[in-house]
Amino acid sequence: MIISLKDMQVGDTGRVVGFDKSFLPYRQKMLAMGLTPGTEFTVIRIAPLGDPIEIRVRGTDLSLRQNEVAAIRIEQVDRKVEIQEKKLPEEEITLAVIGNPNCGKTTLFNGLTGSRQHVGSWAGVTVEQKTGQYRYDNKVIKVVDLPGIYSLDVNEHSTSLDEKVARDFILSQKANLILNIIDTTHLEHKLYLTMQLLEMRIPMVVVLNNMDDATGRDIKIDSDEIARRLMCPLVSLVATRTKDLNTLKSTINQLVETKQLSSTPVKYPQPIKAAISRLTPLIEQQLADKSINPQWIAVKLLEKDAFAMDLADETLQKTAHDCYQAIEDTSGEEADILIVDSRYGFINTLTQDTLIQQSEVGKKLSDNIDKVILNRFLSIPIFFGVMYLMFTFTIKLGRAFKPFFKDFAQAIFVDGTEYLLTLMNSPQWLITLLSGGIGNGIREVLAFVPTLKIRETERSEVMIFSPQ
Ligand SMILES: Nc1nc2c(ncn2[C@@H]2O[C@H](COP(=O)(O)OP(=O)(O)OP(=O)(O)O)[C@@H](O)[C@H]2O)c(=O)[nH]1
Ligand SMILES: [Mg+2]
Repeated sequence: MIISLKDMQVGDTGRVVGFDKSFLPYRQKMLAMGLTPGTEFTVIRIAPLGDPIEIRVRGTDLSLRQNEVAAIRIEQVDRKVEIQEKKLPEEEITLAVIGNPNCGKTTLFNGLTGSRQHVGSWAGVTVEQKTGQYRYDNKVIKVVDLPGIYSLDVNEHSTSLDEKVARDFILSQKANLILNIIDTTHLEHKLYLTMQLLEMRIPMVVVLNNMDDATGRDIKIDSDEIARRLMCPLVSLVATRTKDLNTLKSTINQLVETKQLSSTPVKYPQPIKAAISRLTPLIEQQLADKSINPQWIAVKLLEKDAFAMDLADETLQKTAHDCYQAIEDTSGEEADILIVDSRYGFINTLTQDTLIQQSEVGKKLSDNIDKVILNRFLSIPIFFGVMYLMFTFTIKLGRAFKPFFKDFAQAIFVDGTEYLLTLMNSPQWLITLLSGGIGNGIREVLAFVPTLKIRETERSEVMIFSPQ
């Protein structure tokens, strides 16, 4: 907006836009003072009647009269706007949320983006990819919530449509970063997908979710050691708690900046390593234009994965086939089985070393007892022995309490009832009915209460100790 100098306040900054042609006499003087178009100045002081006005321009203070400055066309400079304009353009990052079904992906997606996507305590709730976003440290993080998936293997017959959505998104390499959610309560069964993702060499944050459930189940997890072995950033959290999300956002941000690539911690046997080394240069040559990790494609080719096979030309496919055959000849085992075995070998060692079942001691004791009482020769005699002891104990102990219960019931329900009814002058038939009939019945039943109670206690004890 074009204004005049007299409209400005002390402290305001203006920029000379040009000169009004009708005030030509002062134009040369103003230009000589350095007020050329585009020059910025700040109003320093204004006289009480608005004339003269002191401005600072090019580091010099000038005192100008109103009639001198009337020719200058000025635009006011808004400093705040100026600062915003100088801001760097926001970086956009695509973050894919991936993990096994029902591990808490959508819960985390909602927490990060403020969305309200449907969550449910069964697998397969999310069937298509959903997108949301959040801002962090001058970055726009576009988050893609994917359906649950168990592995990245491409098999058109055994993969469901929603699994394909997740798998294809990851394989398309559209994500700059992967957020891999693992349900901590089933860590040993849920790490296979993680192993495959690590091989892709994409920046990845691992999230150990459901930490509250893990603690509730007496599972102690050495998450630092897991992070060290997986060689990638790891956050343990409870997705339903919003306060845990700040640490996650900050970890994601660090990874966006460092762009640290994941790498596989799995050690493959020698024949597999040799085949990878043979295939990698060929893949590099053929897929140079694709930003795909050649070692990962080499492993996929050895697994006869359809995605890798489609990428490879005939020569590469043939070499992969030769490698596969060579592995089988030297090791006596098929390449894909060796690869899967190596991954599970790593997972087993990892979980054995990092998961501690707190009640391990109690478990060992019960295992030892089971070994004796479930022994195929001893179990039947032990069973009859226990039964005999149980019945003897029940009958003997029950007998000891029986007279007490019987006398107590006699006093209250038989004699007591008869006494009260006589006092109230009740007819004889009513006394006989309530005292002799119902009262006597209650007494007989109560006499068996101790025996029944002991039996019931024993039964629940036996159930507790019986194998599940
Ligand atoms: N106790 C506990 N429950 C959680 C946690 N995270 C998620 N849940 C619950 O787990 C269930 C599954 O959560 P979702 O977010 O739908 O899981 P998902 O991975 O998106 O599931 P799919 O889309 O079916 O693959 C919901 O009932 C959540 O409330 C957590 O950290 N602790
Ligand atoms: Mg979901």
